[in-house]
Amino acid sequence: MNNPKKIAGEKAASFIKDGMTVGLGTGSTAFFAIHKIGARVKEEGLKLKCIATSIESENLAKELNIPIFGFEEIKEIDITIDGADEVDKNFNLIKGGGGALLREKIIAYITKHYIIIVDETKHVESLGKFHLPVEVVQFGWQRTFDHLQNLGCEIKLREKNKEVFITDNGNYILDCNFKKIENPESLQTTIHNIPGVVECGLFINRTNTLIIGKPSGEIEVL
Ligand code: ABF
Repeated sequence: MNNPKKIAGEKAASFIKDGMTVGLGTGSTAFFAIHKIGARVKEEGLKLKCIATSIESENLAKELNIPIFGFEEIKEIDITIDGADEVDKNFNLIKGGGGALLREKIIAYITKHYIIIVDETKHVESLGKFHLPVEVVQFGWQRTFDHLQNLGCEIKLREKNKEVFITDNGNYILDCNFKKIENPESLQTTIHNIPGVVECGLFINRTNTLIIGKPSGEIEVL
């Protein structure tokens, strides 16, 4: 049986060309894309300027001798390859299951060609079955929790290994289960108006290419 995440990740890495600036995503699917990029840098001598969406991905890139740059040098990114937790029929996304949504969105918004890589289980009719991650500052998070809960979701403070999860940016994540999100664009605006919210995991009208890996070994490029 093929690994759908691996075939999607490696297909995405094949779009990278010498001299590009590349955004490196986070998660178990982006893991395969980063490994393939590392192999191409080694075998083809690709000259790339890369920037990572998490400390985890930055460390992996450094292990693979993929050159990492900061925002001092990178104003715009040619291609970013990233995963997602859900993708709907309009290519809108829920991201942040891995806790990297803030850096991922900052990088997505300076990317010319945004490639999302998923296995077919992530492709849904409408968003919301997966909880929506919302990154919030620690100050007053209990009240931010209340404001979000009043939007009509079951909500919980994310923990990891029985400790409160802290993002790369020193914030908390509140996972909001809306069950079904009818209008992701308006929900994103509503959530952003709540004081204490830093970012939410809705990525609206950002995706340029969707690559879906399947257990059969087939790849769908949309
Ligand atoms: C990351 O990819 C996160 O935004 C998202 O949670 C994750 C998807 O996880 P995986 O690729 O491991 O299924 O970008």
